[in-house]
Amino acid sequence: MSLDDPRTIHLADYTPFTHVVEQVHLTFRLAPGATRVISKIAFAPNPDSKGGAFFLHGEDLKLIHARIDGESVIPNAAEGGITCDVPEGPFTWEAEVEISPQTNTALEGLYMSNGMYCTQCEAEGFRKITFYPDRPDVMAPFDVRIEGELPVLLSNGNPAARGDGWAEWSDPWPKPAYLFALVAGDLVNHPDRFTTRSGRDVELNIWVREPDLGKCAFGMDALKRSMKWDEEVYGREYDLDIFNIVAVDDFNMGAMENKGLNIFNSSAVLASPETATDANFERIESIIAHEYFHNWTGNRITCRDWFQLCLKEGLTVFRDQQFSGDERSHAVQRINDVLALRARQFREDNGPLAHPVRPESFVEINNFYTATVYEKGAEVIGMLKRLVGDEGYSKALDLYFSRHDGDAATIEDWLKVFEDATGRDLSQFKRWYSQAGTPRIAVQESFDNGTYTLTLSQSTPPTPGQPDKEPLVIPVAVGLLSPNGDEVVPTRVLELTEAEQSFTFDGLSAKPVASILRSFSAPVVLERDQSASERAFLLAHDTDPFNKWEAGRALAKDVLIRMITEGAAPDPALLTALENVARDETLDPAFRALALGLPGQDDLAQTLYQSGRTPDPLAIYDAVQQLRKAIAEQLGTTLSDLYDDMAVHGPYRPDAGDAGQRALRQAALGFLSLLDGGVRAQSQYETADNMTEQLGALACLLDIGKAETALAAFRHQWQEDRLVMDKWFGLQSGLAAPAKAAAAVHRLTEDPGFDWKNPNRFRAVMGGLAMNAAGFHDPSGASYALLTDWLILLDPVNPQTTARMLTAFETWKHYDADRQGLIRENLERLAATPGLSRDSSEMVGRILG
Ligand code: 0A1
Ligand code: ZN
Repeated sequence: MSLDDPRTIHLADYTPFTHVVEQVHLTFRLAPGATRVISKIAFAPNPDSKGGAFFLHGEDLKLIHARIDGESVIPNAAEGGITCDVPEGPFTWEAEVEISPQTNTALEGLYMSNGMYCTQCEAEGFRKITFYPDRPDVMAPFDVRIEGELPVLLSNGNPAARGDGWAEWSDPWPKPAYLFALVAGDLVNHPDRFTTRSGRDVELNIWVREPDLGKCAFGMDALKRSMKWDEEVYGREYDLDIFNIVAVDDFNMGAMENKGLNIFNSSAVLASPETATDANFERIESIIAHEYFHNWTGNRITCRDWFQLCLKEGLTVFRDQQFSGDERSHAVQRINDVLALRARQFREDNGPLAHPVRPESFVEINNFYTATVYEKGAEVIGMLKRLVGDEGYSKALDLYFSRHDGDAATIEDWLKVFEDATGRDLSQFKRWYSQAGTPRIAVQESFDNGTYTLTLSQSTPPTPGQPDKEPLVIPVAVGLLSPNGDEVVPTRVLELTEAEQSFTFDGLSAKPVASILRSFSAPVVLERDQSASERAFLLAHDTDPFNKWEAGRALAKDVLIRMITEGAAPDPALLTALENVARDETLDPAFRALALGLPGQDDLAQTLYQSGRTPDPLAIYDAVQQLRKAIAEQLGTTLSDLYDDMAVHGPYRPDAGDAGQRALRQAALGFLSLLDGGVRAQSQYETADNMTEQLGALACLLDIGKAETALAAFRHQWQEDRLVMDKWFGLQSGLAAPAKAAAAVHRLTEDPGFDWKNPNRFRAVMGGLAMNAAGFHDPSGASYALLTDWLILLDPVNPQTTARMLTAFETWKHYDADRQGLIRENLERLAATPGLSRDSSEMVGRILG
């Protein structure tokens, strides 16, 4: 549909705006149902313009009056905005519009959440606030005045003046409209300060509703660590006198990097030991860092147009991953990043929604805040760094910041700084930005007379609109181990540039075991037939922590695939290998926890599909259950020792060391609960003094069907805490038994606590169902129908969240004809809904293909 949709926008059609904006002045007179926005904007002709009518975006705005240089004008209505005759030289545009934050349920533009006013303008929400050239290449300094009877009135930049019922803010840094923000409400702050390395004293605040004040300390600490890290590692300093973060309960995404006024989904900033899990703390740390790092990669240097989204997002994700690795553990970070990449991005690349890191067309840009743009975008930068080396990367980044500060830049600009800083030709590398799909690398090996030859062949499967693919530049990090387990060739980066290429290693005394794609040096699928014993060897001896983990994962996957397709029994070799890792005290507990984690059911379905088989979600579920049981039985004593030894004593701390111990203990508890009838889990539930252990115990009890009492107690304890109750909802839908999932989720939707207009709550319940693979794909189709019913209801209220949830169906063609028929029926029913949003109609059109 997107290809011939008349609303499609193409990268190739980019033209600069007719004018530049020299200054913006905005006044807000806040009122829930009728806020007045008065704008005064200084325009001047853009010397780079190719001509055309003067056009301002505007949506859902009631125009009260407009003036040009003080004279009233009546603009002409145009698609998505207005046009107007304007003077040839510079002029001042003034407009007064009325908007209704109270009825804005889409959470885009100016809206209300729990009585507070807030904004979300990325990507194209500013046009719902006033008439403006709402495009990222139009950058301007903003002065803002807010009038409203609320204690806290915030906007971007530095505070300029304030009085009773009003406040003025001035942002000296030119910015695109998508970075505009305003917050007004009855809020309190968790304050702190940071002195930058050049001595600027910065006031820091996290603004929340009063009951949440006790949940800000960790976020504040993460912010200060991020500010320091960006100075030390990238030489980037903060550039205003104040940095504000606000927590909002109703938010479509994780958080937003508005200049000097970051707005966060409360789930991405609020945490206390009693209410947040280790995973929550880790996510908060990385999102705080991500939004802060955008101040340079996104705000000071922004994107010319939305096709360049990966310019800011890929780079900022890469930076936040580096930060988290530095703060915690690089090995664990890399494994978790790859797990997420495979679960979300490989899945996307493998279906109808596949698109390049830099897409070339879209109907609704909000549909392109994807794992491909973000996570694959970050992988591309990681490859670039590996190819040019750490020093080359540093030089290129310094050049990027000095050459493009204040610019709205492109991927071409980005690659050019690498070329200029390192002298390397990146024309072939650039294909990573334009070619969709996950490359496959097939491996052949030979050994002759002391020489080991590694032959790698690359191919990328067709994706929508891209039937034929060109070879990419792929950095493949390889090390060689001798048969006794010593590393004989340390990591070397091979550059695969041809469709097929051979690499030789001389002077070896015996045929080595190769460790290929160390650190997951490229986002590819490695096709390598390897025996169980070789995998177990690498799991035991590889010096590269990622590949060590990967060997165990591949071994478990092979075993599970044989169990699913041939009805094989759990392979004792796997059980022994897992036991060895679990007992190996030289290994970080967090690593051991990851090694004990089995491949996800969706991952197994993808693997089966890629090898030409039709996945049966129930057979996958059964095999995983059977293997878990076998592990529990075989490793019983080891697991029980681990459960005891890994107990963390003393007050809860969310650091990597303690969290790793808890993760390993939880992995053990998951298996042990299959044997002990939930005795340990029940007792842990009752004694836990932190959410990680309380929720971990609850999950184990749910898993074995013994959670009724604990669920009731949990609800009773936490009913006033929205974020904790999201967990209660999410766990039940995610862990509902396959045949009962639709019914269980239906019951949850009838719970008075199911506030479906709140995106976090909707996602907890419906996202939980979508991730419950066997339950979602129940052959009756009940879960498909249930999700579709709710998406049809949500679409007119919140198109963005609806469209995003539709990705639950993106793998539908992998399944059997009956399931495909049921899904198609539901997708067509949704597509036929009168007035379906542009967001959802684009998604459903692309999914149906
Ligand atoms: N730029 C933000 C993500 C974001 C994107 C769109 C939003 O609303 C539609 C909100 C946030 C980030 O990368 O964190
Ligand atoms: Zn971002």
